Amino acid sequence: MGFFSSLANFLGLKKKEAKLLVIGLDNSGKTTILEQLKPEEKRTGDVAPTVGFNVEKFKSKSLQFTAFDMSGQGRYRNIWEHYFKDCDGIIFVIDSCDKLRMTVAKDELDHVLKSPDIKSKRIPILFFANKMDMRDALSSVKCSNLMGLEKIQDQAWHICASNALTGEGLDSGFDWLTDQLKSKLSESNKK
Ligand code: G3D
Repeated sequence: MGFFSSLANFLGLKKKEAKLLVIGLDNSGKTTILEQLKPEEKRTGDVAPTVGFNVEKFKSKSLQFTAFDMSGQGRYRNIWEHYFKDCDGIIFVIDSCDKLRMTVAKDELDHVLKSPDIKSKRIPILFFANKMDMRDALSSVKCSNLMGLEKIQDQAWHICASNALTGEGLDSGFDWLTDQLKSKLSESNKK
């Protein structure tokens, strides 16, 4: 995948590691997206949904991914904040067919954005409006409206329609994230 060769090589050169959080409600497609990112020989093909406070970690080259569900589990917020502290980028996966829980996803996003560890720094947030292959999927524009993304002012954000089963749409999202992380790193090198 282009994202890996491009960003991982760049970070490798700089002897840096990027920590990316993959979050969203359960069943949105986080595990499936992570499977697409893994090198082919490491794919299990057996996608277990991340239910409960399961944290899935996965590392490849100089990229470290941590994924967890935010589904109605406010009691775990203190633990999440620990991950917010040192993350370089966020991938927020939206199930674009799950209209009923779109407000729950929005609430969780609002909590993330209000977290002092996120507010105090600039972190690129990539949204995937996932399951775009489904007939009843909402468009990425509609998801963006329902999630109130236009109100995000402190962080750079971007939304892409995706099909995690085939990988369609993932590349263009990751290209954007790569550019954001590279320019962030270049800025911090200048300081
Ligand atoms: P989670 O890790 O966020 O909980 P998963 O979500 O990655 O486990 O995905 C939940 C279910 O949605 C899985 O189906 C998975 O195959 C499916 N899924 C993920 N992404 C897409 C997508 O883009 N399109 C479609 N059509 N399905 C998707 P099962 O049946 O295993 O529960």
